Amino acid sequence: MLIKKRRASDVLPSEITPESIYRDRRRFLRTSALAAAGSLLAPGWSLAKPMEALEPLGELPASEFSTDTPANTYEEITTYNNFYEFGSGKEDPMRLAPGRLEHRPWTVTVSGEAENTGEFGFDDFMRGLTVEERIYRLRCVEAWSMVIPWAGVPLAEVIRRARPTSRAKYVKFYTGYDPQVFPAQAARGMGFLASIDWPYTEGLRMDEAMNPLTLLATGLYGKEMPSQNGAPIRLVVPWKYGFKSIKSVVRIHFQETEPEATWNQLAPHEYGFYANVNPNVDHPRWSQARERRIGEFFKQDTLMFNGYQEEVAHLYAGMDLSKHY
Ligand SMILES: Nc1nc2c(c(=O)[nH]1)N[C@H]1C(S)=C(S)[C@@H](COP(=O)(O)O)O[C@H]1N2
Ligand SMILES: [Mo]
Repeated sequence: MLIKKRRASDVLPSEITPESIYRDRRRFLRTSALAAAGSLLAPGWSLAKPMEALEPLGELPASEFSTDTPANTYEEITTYNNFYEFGSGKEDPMRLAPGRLEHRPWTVTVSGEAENTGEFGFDDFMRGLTVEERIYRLRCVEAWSMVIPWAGVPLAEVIRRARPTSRAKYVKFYTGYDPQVFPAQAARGMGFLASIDWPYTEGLRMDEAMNPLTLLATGLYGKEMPSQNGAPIRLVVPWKYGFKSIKSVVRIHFQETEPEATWNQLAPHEYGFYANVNPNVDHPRWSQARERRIGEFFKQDTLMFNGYQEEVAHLYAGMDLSKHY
């Protein structure tokens, strides 16, 4: 699918959701917000939030890796989020991230076992890279899923440019640490959120990071990345549970040992380092065999590696995936 150039004032067809579906979904969101302990805002708090001004990215080349499964709406993708820095309720990120998370200036630090390390302003970081559209399935470890038309660049190209040394066996990613920006980082004594060892970090083995599916995304639906989805740049690893796809990346660090990762550190038996989508390995507290696509009523079967086995199964040949979950 090729995204045609359009004026900023144009409304995407995907932004128009039939009223009835919209209201039902609202009710669902409201209920889940009520259920979410530790939500930073009382449920029912104004849902009307002015949209951010996000620039269209222009003509984006289509990718052979895109799925032709219909994508979720822009609205679904930007109002049902996990971004714990803004609270654990699904609507907390859309209410709290826009306006707090400044997209510019943005610096990405490249560090560790690489020759071309340093601090790069966003434009320098992106220079020479071609942003393309990648429509991917996203499967959250919580057993819901979406289809999202990302815009981004292969992480492999960024890694090649960094010229990692032979000691670089893993890549670690960091979201920022700033309690002024991320309310949950200031949430002392607030139970679960306070127990997270901020900043949020994630990691990939070098061959996973170099896989052509692994994306550094800078937008969705042909526009710049909304704050709640991890502006201005976030990782997308479509064959792994969503928590590996770390948002608002400020550091990319090459290292020899397996990186510490936020969810893995919090509950190692529930969230493995690999976190490959696997319908045969249940989460200790729920089944991973099926998933609910946001916006759909009936559940569907979860696919091995989220349906990307052709591209990634070879990475795990000989590994016992019930142990390395
Ligand atoms: N920094 C950071 N990155 C994060 C998270 C988070 O809480 N903080 N949540 C993760 C989880 S659990 C999921 S499912 C995806 C959700 O991405 P989306 O909101 O863009 O759909 O982001 C991931 N990246
Ligand atoms: Mo998730």
